[in-house]
Formats: sequence, C-alpha cells, structure tokens
Amino acid sequence: MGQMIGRIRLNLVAILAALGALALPGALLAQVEMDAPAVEAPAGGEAAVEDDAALEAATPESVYAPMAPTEGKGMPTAYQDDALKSMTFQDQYTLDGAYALGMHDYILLPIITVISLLVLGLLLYVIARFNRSSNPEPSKTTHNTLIEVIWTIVPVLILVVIAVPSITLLARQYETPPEDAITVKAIGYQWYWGYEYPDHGGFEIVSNMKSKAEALADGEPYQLAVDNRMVVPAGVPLRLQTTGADVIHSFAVPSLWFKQDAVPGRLNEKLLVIEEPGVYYGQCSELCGTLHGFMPITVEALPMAEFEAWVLAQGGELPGAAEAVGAEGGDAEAPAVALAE
Ligand SMILES: [Cu+2]
Repeated sequence: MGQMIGRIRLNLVAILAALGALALPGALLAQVEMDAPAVEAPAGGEAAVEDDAALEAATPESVYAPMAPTEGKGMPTAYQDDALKSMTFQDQYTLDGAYALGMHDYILLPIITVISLLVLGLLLYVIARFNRSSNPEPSKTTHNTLIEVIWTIVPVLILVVIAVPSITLLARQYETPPEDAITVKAIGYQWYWGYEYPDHGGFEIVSNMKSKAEALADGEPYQLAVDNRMVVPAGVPLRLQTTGADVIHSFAVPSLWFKQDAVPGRLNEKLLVIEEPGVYYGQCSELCGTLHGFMPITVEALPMAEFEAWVLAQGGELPGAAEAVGAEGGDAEAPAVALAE
C-alpha cells in the first residue's frame, strides 16, 4: 500500500509538472475586468490662449498634446499601492489579451489550485498514515488496474481541456493582419526605439526615455515614459512590424498582450487591435546590452481623427487623401477623355 501511494504521489507530481509547464507562459495572476473607457480630451485649450480666435484655432483636431496616462491603465501597479493587483497581469486592452486572461483566470488557475491542493493533501495523508510508527508492517501491493487506468485517463482529460483554449489562443495570435491594416514599423536601436509610418509618408519617430525629473513632472511612470510616443489609432487593425537595427530587441507591451522580437535583417509582423484610446507602457524584452533596461515603449492610442491630426503635425500624409484626390480627378477627367476620343 505504501508503495502504491508512493507511486500515486510520483504520478501526480509528474502530472503537476506537466501542467505547470503548459501553464507557465500565463503564470502570473490576472484580472479580467476592463476599465471603463477613459478617453482623455487632448489638452487643446492652452492656458496661454488669450483671444477667442486663438481659442478656436486650438481645437482638439488641430493641436496634439500627449495624452495623460490613466492611473493603473496600461502600466504596472506598485506593490505598495495594490498588493493583489501588483501580482497579476495588467488589465487587457486587446481581445486576445482578454481571451488569454480569461483562460488564465477561469481554466489554468483553478486547475493548478485543485491539483496542488490534491497533491498536498495526499502528501500529508501519506506522511501521517504511513510513517514507520503508525504503519510498521507495509503492504506489498504493487498493482491496481483500476487506479492506474484512472490516473492515466484523468490527466489526459485535463490536458485536453487545457489544449482547446490554448491552441485557440495560439491561432488567434498568429492571425494575419487584414490588407487594409495600418502599418507601423517599430525599430529597435541600442538603446531606443524608432517608429516608422510607411502608410503615412514614411516619417520616423525617435523615441527616447524621459529623465526621472521629466517623467515625474509630466505625471508619467519613470523608466516607462518616453519623449516621443508611438501614436496609433484605436479600434482599427494595425500591422505592427518589428525589426532590429543592431542587435535583437523585443517590442513588448503587457496590457496589449503584445510581444514580438525585433531581429536585425528580419521583418516580423503581427496584428494588433487596441480596443480603446489610452496610454500603454511597455519595455524592450530582449537583453540587448548595457542600456536594455532604459529603452521603454509608450503606445498612445487615439481616435482616428486625432491620430490623423497627429500624422499631419509630424509632416506625414494621410493614405486616403492622395487616393481620394486621384479618384475625384479620375472621375472628372474620364468624360473629358471620352469626349476627346
Ligand atoms: Cu533592446
């Protein structure tokens, strides 16, 4: 009997190890609920505005001011502020992130907890019941077909239950961006990020970490705040491409469930749809040298109109604009060409 219990224990430990290996990628605790959309109105009306004409000129569409971050959204939580939340995933602002978080909260974590408690219970039972003093004459039992069938079938079923959402999530993360997705190219440099907008005239934003004084003065988390953000539209598919200019970096934003290596000589791309406007912080996640820890990422998702205003303010152009003009011109000229013939 003692041997059998020992084998049960070994087997369960093996199962636990297998489950642990499967569950590890999502092993941090998490919260599913998404914060209510907190769309910050861009600070259009500057205090310096004096007359009405200037006030009218300073509409949100015409002036870009970096959006103020929302506390706890798109950024990690300090242990001192909220111990429980500091141990979990950040709130998720993409559908894949919400799916992964749900899988973690409602499938992996309960299964891990139940198995851990079961194994702990068996261990304590064996320790108490089968130690030398309380069980001086050990049983010589070596096999029990029924229990062996059970401890083979049950783990298989558990793995199947985990495999379904797991493979679904994997497939979702490999979904190809649609043809009309907006392309943004993140380039990792030692040690800062560059953001290229090939669909908008190909301008590039160079993004460096803010100093501690600057970050705190602007109400942003130090070592996550940058001088020039990666500004993107919210709610539309983005084709986020990553590459490295020198060594391998990795573009990672936890609250967007996004992480993709930036490898020199390669162009990786992945679909990203940010569900709501906001400021989302991330970091380079591939050891890339001395200042690896000082090349943060700040993604600012804006409503489309404000994103387009930002593009124009950067000297970029809107992809639709040239086509629309071309199409109008084409329509107007088509009859003329026909008449001429
Ligand atoms: Cu890096």
